Amino acid sequence: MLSPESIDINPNTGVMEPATGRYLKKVCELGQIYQDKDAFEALVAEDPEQIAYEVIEYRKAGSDLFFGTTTMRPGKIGREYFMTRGHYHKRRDLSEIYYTQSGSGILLLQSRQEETKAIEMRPGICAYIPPDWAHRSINTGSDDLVFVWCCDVETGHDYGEILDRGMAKLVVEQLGEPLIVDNPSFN
Ligand code: PAN
Ligand code: ZN
Repeated sequence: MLSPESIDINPNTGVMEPATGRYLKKVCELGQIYQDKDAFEALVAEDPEQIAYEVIEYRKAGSDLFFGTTTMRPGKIGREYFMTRGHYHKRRDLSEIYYTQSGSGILLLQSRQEETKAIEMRPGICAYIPPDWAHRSINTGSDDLVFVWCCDVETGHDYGEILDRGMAKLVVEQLGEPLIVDNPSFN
């Protein structure tokens, strides 16, 4: 029998106590996802160690649920805001939720039929990500964007298609506001 647990999540930093895993994504690892390659090179040259986001997770042996936090730094590369790689799930029948704790952003979703949806991310909004919809979170604010995610332990990540093709929509800054536009290099 599994024992109940209480995990303390700091809504401003995403730090979880206890946690069972953690990784950092540096900006320099994410060149493929941004349109403006010159702006990307310039930012990496300025600070090669800059962090884009951090994922902390809690995986309980024997449980069906898997959850954690993602903490995204604010920033832009060219006109695009800092964003996650984006992925489909390996298990096409499994969904996920994202519950924003602090900051503001956009959750961009895309079905296999290339239907697109955008869900606002702000404290209090819990987004449901249906099975087989690709998803990418974008920090459009000037503070860290922190959200809790929860899915089945079997869910898995499939990064290939989004890394290769990108998503049909981009989120860019226009006159200080986020704007969703067509991705000119999506085919
Ligand atoms: C999240 C994401 C996390 C990082 O845990 O994996 O926010 O985004 P990328 O994995 O796209 O870099 C999730 O959606 N898990 O399924
Ligand atoms: Zn996911």
